[in-house]
Amino acid sequence: YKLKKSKMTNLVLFGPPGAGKGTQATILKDHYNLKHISTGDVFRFNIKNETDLGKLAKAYMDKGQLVPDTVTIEMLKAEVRQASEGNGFIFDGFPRTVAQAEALEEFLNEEGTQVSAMIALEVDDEILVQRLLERGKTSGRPDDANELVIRKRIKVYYEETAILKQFYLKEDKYYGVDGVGSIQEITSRLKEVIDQLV
Ligand code: B4P
Repeated sequence: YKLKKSKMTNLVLFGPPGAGKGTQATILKDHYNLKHISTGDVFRFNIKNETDLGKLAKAYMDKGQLVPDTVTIEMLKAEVRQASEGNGFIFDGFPRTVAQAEALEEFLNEEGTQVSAMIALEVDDEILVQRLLERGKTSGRPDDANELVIRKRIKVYYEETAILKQFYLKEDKYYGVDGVGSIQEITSRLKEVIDQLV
């Protein structure tokens, strides 16, 4: 890494499906020179290229389920190890389970760094459904095309992922941000939080 690992800024962008994680991470990575790792994007890349990982992931993603932890964690580690420069990472869509959060903590510790903050985008369920249905009209994503699958993803979020708020609250690293408004408004809210950290 270009920067000393102990000085890296590693952000977890958090929130339910459709909260704007991918949208905001793409903007923030350039502003802060962070490496953006989206587990959803890596899975979709593998699906497109018909790799073994892609075939496995597709079976879960199309149904709105999470891909198994062991597979996702190994993939995440490989992505982090590949990065060669930047001021740190912005994790988008990872961790999504307690096992993933524990693995991330242990792995970053081994690498001589840690999670700086989890920033959560807070958005009501009905707005999430509307956004994802809207994206489904053009994205070609099977998991956006069908309202039942979208609602399943939101249900999985509450059952398996939402608990991570407690995990990072305990470490005093949790920041909640209102995720409703224009994309620019939300970027400003996120920058206000991040500027205090970097
Ligand atoms: P992801 O790719 O992470 O997809 P997501 O939850 O839908 O969030 P995304 O980032 O796409 O949405 P965004 O808010 O940017 O995951 C997909 C699947 O991959 C999962 O269901 C799972 O199967 C698998 N997976 C991924 N990571 C995993 C992990 N760690 N463990 C296990 N499985 C994993 O955008 C949504 C829409 O809202 C966009 O159309 C955007 O334009 C719009 N939008 C954004 N901001 C807006 C705003 N302010 N106002 C209006 N619209 C807005």
